[in-house]
Amino acid sequence: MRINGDRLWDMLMDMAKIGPGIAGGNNRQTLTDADAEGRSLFKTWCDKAGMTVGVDRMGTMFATRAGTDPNALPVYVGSHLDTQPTGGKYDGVLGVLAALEVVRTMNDLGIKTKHPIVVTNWANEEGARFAPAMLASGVFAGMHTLDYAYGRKDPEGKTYGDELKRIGWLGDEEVGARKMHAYFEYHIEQGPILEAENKTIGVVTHCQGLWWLEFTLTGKEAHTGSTPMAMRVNAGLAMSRIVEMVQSVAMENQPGAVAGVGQAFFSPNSRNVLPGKVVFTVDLRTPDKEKLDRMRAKIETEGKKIAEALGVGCSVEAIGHFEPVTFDPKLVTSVRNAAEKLGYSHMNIISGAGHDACWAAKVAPATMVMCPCVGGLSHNEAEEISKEWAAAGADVLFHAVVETAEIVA
Ligand code: HGY
Ligand code: MN
Ligand code: MN
Repeated sequence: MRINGDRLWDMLMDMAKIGPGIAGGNNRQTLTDADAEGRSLFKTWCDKAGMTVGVDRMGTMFATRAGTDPNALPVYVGSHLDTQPTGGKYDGVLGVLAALEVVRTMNDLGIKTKHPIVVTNWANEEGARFAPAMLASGVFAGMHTLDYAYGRKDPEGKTYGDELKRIGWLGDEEVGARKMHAYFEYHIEQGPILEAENKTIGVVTHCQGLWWLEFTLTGKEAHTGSTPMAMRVNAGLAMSRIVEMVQSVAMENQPGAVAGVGQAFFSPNSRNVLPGKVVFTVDLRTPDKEKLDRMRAKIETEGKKIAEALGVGCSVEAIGHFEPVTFDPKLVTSVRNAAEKLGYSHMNIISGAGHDACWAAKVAPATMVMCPCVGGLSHNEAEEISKEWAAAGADVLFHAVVETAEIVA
């Protein structure tokens, strides 16, 4: 039994047309009009597959295929349709559409399962527009309150709550009321390991933990031409020294640790004005909990010392965090057995990127399936996978999900 790889690929290409990027990828950021359009297309496909679609108060979409036992908790299978501003066509999207393809294949084959199947599109996984990442699954798992989430602001000061209402995807379901028998997420690796090892399937045993540390540096706005160097209170210089220090802390903790800065805002952001304020986020990750917290402490302490030495004000706020995750051994085994049965090469892997599965694992047995991506590239419009890789992971997902949902006919 295999899924229909052509149909999956066609869905991926159709979804990729919505919120196109400028270099072949996607810019379908959460709660934008493009996101709303992608949600509508996904719902149309779910309706056609005979599923009933529910939406919760964070905007997460749940498409249900009935099981034979109405009291059996469903097997949830999902990921996210929102993208980075310069995102690829497969990050998140592959997992949602492969989950739908699993249901369409079950329909084709007339498979009945004891447990219902719920295909899930988690809202705001990326955290690019509204930090933190995995916001909706975080509320679902009880890690954030709904009020906190609704108040999160994008760089233009728009709130999550207002934007969700504006695009018309504010659902009525209480967030987290749904209970899961199990949760599966299929995702591209977003790193170079599977391709380099020539393995088709990643059997994901763990996910590394994360801190997002938002630094706010306060300097003194002054003329870049007429202010002598000794008189400067230079927040931009402080930021550059802190970024250098972050790099050193990560390199001192090799192997198995990463840290860097992807976003910075200068105010007033004028070429000939020294910045009065610089705000940037340090993204720090490692699978080792002790190391994660030790590195966080060092980066905060050293960052404050660097700022102080330059007379620059410094405050740090943790705006994102999750501990390293161990996925459910029984479900991990079901993924490995499926890859074996289907004859796909496979290896155990720790997820470098965060996923909604990390929060789902707090409330249910959860695991992931991964496929390679070309050059390990992701969060880049040139993100690419092969059609064969896409289908292989979806085949493994299909077998693991159907086994867990217990075929009855
Ligand atoms: O940041 C992450 O790991 C995910 O891509 N949102
Ligand atoms: Mn993702
Ligand atoms: Mn991503």
